[in-house]
Amino acid sequence: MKTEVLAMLQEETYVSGQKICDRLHVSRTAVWKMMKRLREEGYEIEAVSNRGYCLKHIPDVITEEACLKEMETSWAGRKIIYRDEVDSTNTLAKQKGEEGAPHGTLIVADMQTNGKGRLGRNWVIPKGQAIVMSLLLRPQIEPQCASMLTLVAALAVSQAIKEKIGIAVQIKWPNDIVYKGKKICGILTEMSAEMDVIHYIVVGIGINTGKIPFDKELEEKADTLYRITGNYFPRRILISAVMKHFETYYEQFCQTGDLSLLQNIYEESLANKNNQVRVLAPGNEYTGECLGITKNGELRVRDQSGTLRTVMSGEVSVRGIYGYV
Ligand code: BT5
Repeated sequence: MKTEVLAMLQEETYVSGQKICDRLHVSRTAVWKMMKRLREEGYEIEAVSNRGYCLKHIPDVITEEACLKEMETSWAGRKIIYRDEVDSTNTLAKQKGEEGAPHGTLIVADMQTNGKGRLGRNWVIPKGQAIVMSLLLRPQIEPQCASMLTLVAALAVSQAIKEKIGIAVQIKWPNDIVYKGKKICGILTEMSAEMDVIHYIVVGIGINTGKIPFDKELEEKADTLYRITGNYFPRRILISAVMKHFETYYEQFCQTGDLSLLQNIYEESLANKNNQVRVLAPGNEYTGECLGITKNGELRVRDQSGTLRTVMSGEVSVRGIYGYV
């Protein structure tokens, strides 16, 4: 009944209680109870005598129902599993992967209590103030190509934010989205595979959307869309935009099995490009100029001796010389 009532409220400015009763074959009491429930969930509904109910504000809900309504894809995010709270959406996505959930399944949560970054680091968000989601993929690619999907996802997030929020975010290779040098999104790709066959891949995406009180260390290097723009943007619309761009880029990636069709557009958003970077690999640190990426998603760096090097993601960190980027 909730879906139908919400649909009716969005069809017309004012909908009378009687009209809802007639259309849905329910009592006035049932309608009144539904309005009470919707208000408790954050919907702002005005009741005007002789005119009816008017929907003034839709809360920032990201339930399966709310996200699916916005989804424009054919497979990415077409099956959604929503949780109010999870330890990590990546962990739940892997569990669903083991249980046979289909390619394109998206896990979305309002709160993540044990969010994971790379190399055992943490991803911290307060309830309701961020997008945390994990996309389950079953690609027909070699396991060594899996890390390229992090770049595909970074490109999708950056394009979705540019399209919907209108700010010029950049990609910090390989897995961060930054704005003016501060991180607003991180991506964690995990894989279940054998020697030459992938069972599934989970691409976990965390985007800082709302008010997030960062600790002193993060305050210097992290930011949120709300703090940048001064506005709240509905998370479900951004989730849908990320899925739309991901689906398009993923299909281009699958055409060639590498990033050759995406290299140019990726480099246009690459924050490191033409900048001095410090490559921190275990036992091998050097400084150089970032030239872009290869078609396999490695970073191209010209070191101080003029030698061209390629950097694979993994155990490597890349820092700007004068700051995080
Ligand atoms: C990442 O790791 O940036 C990957 C983050 C992936 C998070 C998503 S959320 C949905 C899915 N489920 C999960 O459990 N994870 C994924 P890394 O490059 O290692 O960066 C981690 C570092 O970012 C931390 O050590 C902090 O310094 C910083 N950090 C933590 N929380 C942050 C936040 N909300 N915003 C910006 N930076 C943050």
